[in-house]
Order: sequence, then structure tokens, then C-alpha cells
Amino acid sequence: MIYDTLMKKCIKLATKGMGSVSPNPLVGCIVLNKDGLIISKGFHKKYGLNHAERNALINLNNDETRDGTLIVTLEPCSHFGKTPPCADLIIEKEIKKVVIGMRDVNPIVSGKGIKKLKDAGIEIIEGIMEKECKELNEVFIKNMTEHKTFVAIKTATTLDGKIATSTGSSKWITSEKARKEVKNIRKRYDAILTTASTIIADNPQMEHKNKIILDRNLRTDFVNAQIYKNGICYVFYDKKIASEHLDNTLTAISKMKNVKLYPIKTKFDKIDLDDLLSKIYDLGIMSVLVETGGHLNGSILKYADKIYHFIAPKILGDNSGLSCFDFQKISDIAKASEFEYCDIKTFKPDILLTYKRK
Ligand code: AOF
Ligand code: ZN
Repeated sequence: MIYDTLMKKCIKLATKGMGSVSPNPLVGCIVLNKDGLIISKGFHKKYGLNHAERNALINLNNDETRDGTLIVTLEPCSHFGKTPPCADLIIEKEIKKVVIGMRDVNPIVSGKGIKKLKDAGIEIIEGIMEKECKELNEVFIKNMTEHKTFVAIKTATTLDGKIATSTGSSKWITSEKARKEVKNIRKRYDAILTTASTIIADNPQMEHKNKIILDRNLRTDFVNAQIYKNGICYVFYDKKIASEHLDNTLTAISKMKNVKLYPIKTKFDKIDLDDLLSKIYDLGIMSVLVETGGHLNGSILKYADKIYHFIAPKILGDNSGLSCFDFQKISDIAKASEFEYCDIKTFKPDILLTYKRK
């Protein structure tokens, strides 16, 4: 299709907004003049600021845009939100044809943007690189259609699926290049999530603006652990914890403005993940990257939308080494959790395999 290449460019443009637009979608837009030449580009840069279409059109006059074509990853909006409707601006600029990647899943807009443009006599071409546009906005789609936080897991293992030796030695399984990529992945998510066990075992820093920490018994060292040195830390603990222990923790963190404590329900001595995920959604965290050991990875697996799995060409060969997903005993291979392949990348000598829920 003639518009595929341009839509791919729009997708690439849209990704520049990663980490800044949540809870809004990533959107990219290109404008062609009546002769088919690219005259402008735009993307949604930051939550609350101009939409992609407005950014692309804003500096053009009607002599430039008249009878032109606008290509955009998402259906242009029709509502008065933080900005006036993009559909109105497109009509005002006398664009003749609008090429759209996917329909908006936001019920305020869905189908209405297209209708408004069609009613104004604009030709609409829909569904160009639709699969890729939906992938681009997998988080936004999950949030809008299910009202839930998008959950991704990152793990790094040996070829035999181990994240550490039985004594916990794990630094480092993957190469520096792979670990650098982890930092890029983190930026795409509203928050990272880890556990007290990981903090106590590895004392990681995990730089991120928002960190969710599961510390059921408030065991972590709030004053010294690296994790608390930056970002906002949302610490979830068992609401049945002894009040004396809670008082001690509150005293320890009283001067730390970046640490917030939240009580949470537990089930069989484990944090109730349904409760946790609905609480973090209510906190406005639309996507989370889980970076922890095999036990939480195992229990959160059923909520996982996506997995980033780094694999290093190393073999531990020790059955008692720690596994990346450690949560059940099964005898029937047909009962294994199954996933769908998404992508593979190399960070030599390691690989990054991405897969999603089937
Ligand atoms: C964006 N950027 O480039 C496009 C969006 O909160 P508002 O008023 O900015 O409106 C957000 C909604 O606008 C969003 O949920 C989506 O339906 C639509 N399109 N949003 O943030 C954009 N094109
Ligand atoms: Zn808009």
C-alpha cells in the first residue's frame, strides 16, 4: 500500500513521546501538500499539550494545506478536551484526505472524529498499518478498554532459564549493552515494580520517577537502601502488620518526602495482586514494568500483558539455581502458560525476546 511507509514514519515519530504522554496515546502525524510532498510532521509530545495533528498543522497556512493529505496513527479527535478538536482544525485547513492507522478506543472520540471529517466531505482511508498502530498504543488500549494498568515483566536469564545461582549470585548475567537497553525499556513505563526480597538481595538503584515496592513486612532499610534514593516510592505493606513495627517505619521515613506507605490486602501471606493492580491504576499508574525474582514473576504472570526476556549464552546447569518464573509444579506440558512471539533483538552476546499473552 502506498501509505504504509508514511504510516511507519508516523509510528516512529509517535514513539518520541514515550514516557511523557501517559495516560494519553502516542500519536504521530505527517502532512502532504496537494502534490504529495511532505510539508510537515508532528507528534504528541507531552500529556496535556497539543495533539499530534495540531502540532503538524499549526504552522501551515491554507495555501499550503489546501487539498493536502494528513496521515495519522490514531483517529483525529472530535471533542473539546485540553485542546479543541483536531478534526475541526483539519477541516479548517482544507485537507482533502485523511489516512488513519487505527480508530480511537476512547469512547468520547471513537468513530465520531471520522464522522465529523466525512460529514465535511473529507475522504477517509482507515486501517493502514493497523496492527502496528495498535501495538504502539497497547498501553492506551488496555487502559481505555479494560480500565486496568498494563503489566510488563522484564527478566534476564541464562540459557537454562536461571536468574541467579542457588546462593543468589547474579551480577551479571547479561552484558552491559543488554543492561543499557533495560534502562530504555524502563522509560516507556509509568512505574517499575519490585519486591523487598530483590531490594535486600541486590540493593539495586533502579532509577525511575515512580517505583512500586512490595514490602509486606516492611523489611527493607528505608534509610540506606539505594532504591529509595530517587523517584517517588510507593511502598505496599500488609495492613495486618503490627502497629509498633509500622510506627517505627513511619519514624524512619518521616523525613523522606519521596516514600509513601499504602496498606494492602493479603491472601495466604501474599499481597493480593488484584487489589494491588487496582490500587496502582487508581494512583494513575497506567503501565508498570515488573523487575524482580521468580516468585513474584510467577504470581504476576497471569496479569502480564508482555514479557521482555533477555537471555545470555551461559548455562548454569544447577537445578537449584533460581528460576525466572517459579510458581507451580506441573506434570502435563499441555498445562504450561503459553505466550505469543512479538519480537527478537540482539544485544551481543545476548538476545532480547519479547512475547505477549496469547
Ligand atoms: C492525545 N494526543 O495526539 C491525540 C489524542 O486529554 P485530551 O483533551 O488531550 O484528550 C485526550 C484524548 O484525545 C485521547 O484519549 C484520545 O482519545 C484523543 N487523541 N490524544 O493526547 C494526540 N490524537
Ligand atoms: Zn486531537
